[in-house]
Amino acid sequence: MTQRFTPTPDDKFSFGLWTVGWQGRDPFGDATRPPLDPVESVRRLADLGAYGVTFHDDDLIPSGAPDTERAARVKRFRQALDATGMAVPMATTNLFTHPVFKDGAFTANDRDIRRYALRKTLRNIDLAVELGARTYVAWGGREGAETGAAKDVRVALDRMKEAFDLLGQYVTEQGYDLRFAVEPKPNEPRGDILLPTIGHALAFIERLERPELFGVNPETGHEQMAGLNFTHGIAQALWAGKLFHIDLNGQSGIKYDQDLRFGSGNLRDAFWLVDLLESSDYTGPRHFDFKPPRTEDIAGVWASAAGNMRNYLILKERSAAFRADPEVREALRAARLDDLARSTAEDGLAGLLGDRTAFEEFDVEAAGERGMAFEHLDQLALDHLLGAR
Ligand SMILES: [Mn+2]
Repeated sequence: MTQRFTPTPDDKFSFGLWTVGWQGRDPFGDATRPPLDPVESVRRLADLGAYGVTFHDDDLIPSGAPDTERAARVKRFRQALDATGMAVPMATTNLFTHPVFKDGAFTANDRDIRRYALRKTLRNIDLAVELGARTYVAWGGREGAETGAAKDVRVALDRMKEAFDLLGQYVTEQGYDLRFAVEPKPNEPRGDILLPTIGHALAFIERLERPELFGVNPETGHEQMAGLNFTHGIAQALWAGKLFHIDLNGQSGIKYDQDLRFGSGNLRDAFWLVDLLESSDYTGPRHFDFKPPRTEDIAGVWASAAGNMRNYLILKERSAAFRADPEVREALRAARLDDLARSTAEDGLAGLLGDRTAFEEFDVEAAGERGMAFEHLDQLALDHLLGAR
């Protein structure tokens, strides 16, 4: 492997314990790999050059474990973090595996289940903060429905808002330095999930009591499952100041949630995403939420994990080369990106209305004939992506 694509903690790569720890159990087949000790994951990921690990409460402590077992497991995990220097930048709650969550958590029709879900989340927030997390992800995997009358969506959104308002109140009253990142997904495991896209989530957040505490955690594959351009979605989250965290992985088009390693699936869009992130003010973790395919043994798991980081670094280098290429700069000018960056009416509405060249004297036919020169620009990008320049 080329030295320059070897990750270091400065690259801020992080992994969920549930990613490398996935045993390969899917709707059609049993596990193909043995369970992985979280401590082993911390050590191996540190050896590979990662900076942090993230977890669901149940990844670390089995659901329903007694307090003594919980304390012992947390202690062991913390020792592994201290020994490796690995951070825990983010944590989240498992509100989807146990049968109690079959109809969701914060929006389950059963009120006692909603209250249990909130208490489970609050308990893990304490642990997240104790371990140094600054971001708490909320993925409502089972907040949804398969049938129409089963879920009153407007009322369910009231309950979702109520839950997030309580979480915001809790971290405020505790004085925690913790922000929430809502993770959209269109479907799977529910037929349809509430807050299905980045746009839905951004609009929802503005209705909360403390919107400043809430942003999004877009997962690249989830936007693609909805047929959307995830780079555009993430750009809008950045534009709104709401990109609090990001889940990177690979996906090939509109199908089941593939969770491929980053760089597989839609490579072109992965290139544009890295190009966007590296030119943005996003300083958070580059977090991989992928699944090493169940074809892999444990050696394949680590190869797959390493591939995420390597592909990110390769794309980062390719993006930098693209942006530094004088011919690209010329092509960007020819495509008039500098013109897009200019205000449309810095002269104000009165200036616009008084400007005869804007309308009465505007040669609309000539303007319609101007080419945009986008194809040349895109070919330069593809040349850089493919290493042909
Ligand atoms: Mn996914």
